Amino acid sequence: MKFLVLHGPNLNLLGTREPGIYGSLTLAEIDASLEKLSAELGCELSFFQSNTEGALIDAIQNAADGCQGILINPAAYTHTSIAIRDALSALGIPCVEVHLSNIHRRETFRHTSMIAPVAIGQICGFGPDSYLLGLRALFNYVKNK
Ligand code: CA2
Repeated sequence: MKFLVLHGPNLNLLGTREPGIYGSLTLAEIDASLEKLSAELGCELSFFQSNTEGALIDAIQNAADGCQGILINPAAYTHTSIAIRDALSALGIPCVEVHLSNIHRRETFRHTSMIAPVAIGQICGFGPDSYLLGLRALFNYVKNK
Protein backbone atom coordinates (compact mmCIF):
# COMPACT_ATOMS: atom_id res chain seq x y z
CA MET A 1 0.00 0.00 0.00
CA LYS A 2 1.44 3.36 -1.02
CA PHE A 3 0.31 6.84 0.03
CA LEU A 4 1.30 10.36 -0.96
CA VAL A 5 1.73 12.94 1.80
CA LEU A 6 1.18 16.48 0.51
CA HIS A 7 2.00 19.68 2.36
CA GLY A 8 0.78 23.06 1.10
CA PRO A 9 2.23 26.57 1.19
CA ASN A 10 4.37 27.88 4.04
CA LEU A 11 4.45 24.55 5.86
CA ASN A 12 8.18 24.46 5.03
CA LEU A 13 8.47 27.21 7.70
CA LEU A 14 7.22 24.94 10.49
CA GLY A 15 9.37 24.97 13.58
CA THR A 16 11.03 28.23 12.61
CA ARG A 17 8.17 30.75 13.15
CA GLU A 18 4.80 31.04 14.94
CA PRO A 19 5.38 28.08 17.30
CA GLY A 20 2.40 29.30 19.36
CA ILE A 21 -0.01 28.34 16.57
CA TYR A 22 1.78 25.59 14.68
CA GLY A 23 4.11 24.05 17.28
CA SER A 24 7.85 23.64 17.32
CA LEU A 25 8.33 20.54 15.15
CA THR A 26 9.80 21.03 11.71
CA LEU A 27 8.21 19.56 8.61
CA ALA A 28 11.10 17.09 8.36
CA GLU A 29 10.33 15.93 11.91
CA ILE A 30 6.64 15.48 11.09
CA ASP A 31 7.58 13.49 7.98
CA ALA A 32 9.95 11.35 10.08
CA SER A 33 7.15 10.54 12.55
CA LEU A 34 4.88 9.57 9.64
CA GLU A 35 7.65 7.42 8.19
CA LYS A 36 7.96 5.64 11.55
CA LEU A 37 4.20 5.02 11.72
CA SER A 38 4.14 3.77 8.12
CA ALA A 39 6.79 1.17 9.01
CA GLU A 40 4.58 -0.04 11.89
CA LEU A 41 1.50 -0.17 9.68
CA GLY A 42 3.33 -1.72 6.75
CA CYS A 43 2.73 0.89 4.09
CA GLU A 44 4.96 3.10 1.97
CA LEU A 45 4.94 6.89 1.88
CA SER A 46 6.20 9.55 -0.47
CA PHE A 47 6.34 13.20 0.57
CA PHE A 48 5.94 16.49 -1.28
CA GLN A 49 5.70 20.12 -0.15
CA SER A 50 5.11 23.08 -2.39
CA ASN A 51 4.24 26.75 -2.08
CA THR A 52 2.72 26.63 -5.55
CA GLU A 53 -0.84 25.55 -6.37
CA GLY A 54 0.06 24.11 -9.79
CA ALA A 55 2.88 21.98 -8.38
CA LEU A 56 0.49 20.48 -5.82
CA ILE A 57 -2.00 19.73 -8.59
CA ASP A 58 0.72 18.05 -10.69
CA ALA A 59 1.67 15.91 -7.67
CA ILE A 60 -1.99 14.90 -7.18
CA GLN A 61 -2.34 13.94 -10.85
CA ASN A 62 0.90 11.95 -10.73
CA ALA A 63 -0.34 10.06 -7.67
CA ALA A 64 -2.81 8.26 -9.93
CA ASP A 65 0.20 6.14 -10.85
CA GLY A 66 0.59 3.63 -8.05
CA CYS A 67 -0.82 5.46 -5.00
CA GLN A 68 -3.81 4.17 -3.04
CA GLY A 69 -4.47 7.37 -1.10
CA ILE A 70 -3.44 10.92 -0.32
CA LEU A 71 -2.87 12.55 3.07
CA ILE A 72 -3.01 16.30 2.50
CA ASN A 73 -2.58 19.48 4.49
CA PRO A 74 -3.50 21.99 1.80
CA ALA A 75 -2.65 24.87 4.20
CA ALA A 76 -4.16 28.18 3.01
CA TYR A 77 -5.28 26.58 -0.27
CA THR A 78 -7.81 24.67 1.85
CA HIS A 79 -9.95 27.78 1.90
CA THR A 80 -9.53 28.94 -1.70
CA SER A 81 -8.53 26.23 -4.13
CA ILE A 82 -11.26 24.82 -6.32
CA ALA A 83 -8.41 23.62 -8.58
CA ILE A 84 -6.93 21.36 -5.87
CA ARG A 85 -10.40 20.12 -4.98
CA ASP A 86 -11.10 19.28 -8.65
CA ALA A 87 -7.76 17.46 -8.95
CA LEU A 88 -8.51 15.34 -5.87
CA SER A 89 -12.03 14.65 -7.05
CA ALA A 90 -10.87 13.66 -10.55
CA LEU A 91 -8.23 11.32 -9.16
CA GLY A 92 -10.82 9.07 -7.57
CA ILE A 93 -8.56 7.71 -4.81
CA PRO A 94 -9.31 8.41 -1.14
CA CYS A 95 -7.90 11.47 0.49
CA VAL A 96 -7.78 12.60 4.12
CA GLU A 97 -7.49 16.32 4.92
CA VAL A 98 -5.43 17.27 7.96
CA HIS A 99 -4.60 20.50 9.78
CA LEU A 100 -2.33 21.21 12.69
CA SER A 101 -4.65 23.86 14.12
CA ASN A 102 -8.40 23.64 14.69
CA ILE A 103 -9.50 25.70 11.68
CA HIS A 104 -13.05 25.89 13.07
CA ARG A 105 -12.05 27.88 16.13
CA ARG A 106 -9.95 30.38 14.20
CA GLU A 107 -10.89 33.26 11.85
CA THR A 108 -14.16 32.72 9.97
CA PHE A 109 -12.34 32.61 6.60
CA ARG A 110 -10.68 29.40 7.81
CA HIS A 111 -14.00 27.71 8.63
CA THR A 112 -14.68 26.83 5.01
CA SER A 113 -12.78 24.02 3.34
CA MET A 114 -12.98 23.56 -0.43
CA ILE A 115 -11.35 20.17 0.09
CA ALA A 116 -13.57 18.61 2.79
CA PRO A 117 -16.44 17.65 0.42
CA VAL A 118 -14.09 15.49 -1.68
CA ALA A 119 -12.15 14.03 1.26
CA ILE A 120 -13.21 10.94 3.17
CA GLY A 121 -12.66 12.96 6.33
CA GLN A 122 -10.96 15.89 7.99
CA ILE A 123 -8.78 15.85 11.13
CA CYS A 124 -7.72 19.14 12.68
CA GLY A 125 -6.58 20.66 15.92
CA PHE A 126 -4.20 17.99 17.21
CA GLY A 127 -0.91 19.51 16.04
CA PRO A 128 1.42 16.95 14.43
CA ASP A 129 -0.84 14.17 15.77
CA SER A 130 -3.42 15.26 13.16
CA TYR A 131 -1.09 13.81 10.52
CA LEU A 132 -0.59 10.55 12.44
CA LEU A 133 -4.32 10.15 13.08
CA GLY A 134 -4.97 10.97 9.43
CA LEU A 135 -2.53 8.31 8.21
CA ARG A 136 -4.12 5.69 10.47
CA ALA A 137 -7.58 6.65 9.20
CA LEU A 138 -6.49 6.53 5.55
CA PHE A 139 -4.69 3.21 6.03
CA ASN A 140 -7.71 1.59 7.74
CA TYR A 141 -10.10 2.96 5.12
CA VAL A 142 -8.07 1.57 2.20
CA LYS A 143 -7.42 -1.74 3.98
CA ASN A 144 -11.11 -2.30 4.68
CA LYS A 145 -12.34 -1.19 1.26
O1 CA2 B 1 -3.55 24.36 10.74
C1 CA2 B 1 -3.11 24.04 9.63
O2 CA2 B 1 -2.48 23.00 9.42
C2 CA2 B 1 -3.31 25.00 8.44
O3 CA2 B 1 -3.49 24.21 7.28
C3 CA2 B 1 -2.03 25.81 8.35
C4 CA2 B 1 -2.12 26.90 7.28
C5 CA2 B 1 -3.37 27.75 7.44
O4 CA2 B 1 -3.48 28.66 6.37
C6 CA2 B 1 -4.63 26.89 7.49
O5 CA2 B 1 -5.74 27.73 7.70
C7 CA2 B 1 -4.53 25.89 8.62
C8 CA2 B 1 -0.90 27.82 7.37
C9 CA2 B 1 0.42 27.13 7.23
C10 CA2 B 1 1.50 28.13 7.51
O6 CA2 B 1 2.50 27.51 8.25
C11 CA2 B 1 3.39 28.31 8.90
C12 CA2 B 1 4.30 27.66 9.69
C13 CA2 B 1 5.22 28.40 10.40
C14 CA2 B 1 5.24 29.77 10.29
C15 CA2 B 1 4.33 30.42 9.48
C16 CA2 B 1 3.40 29.67 8.78
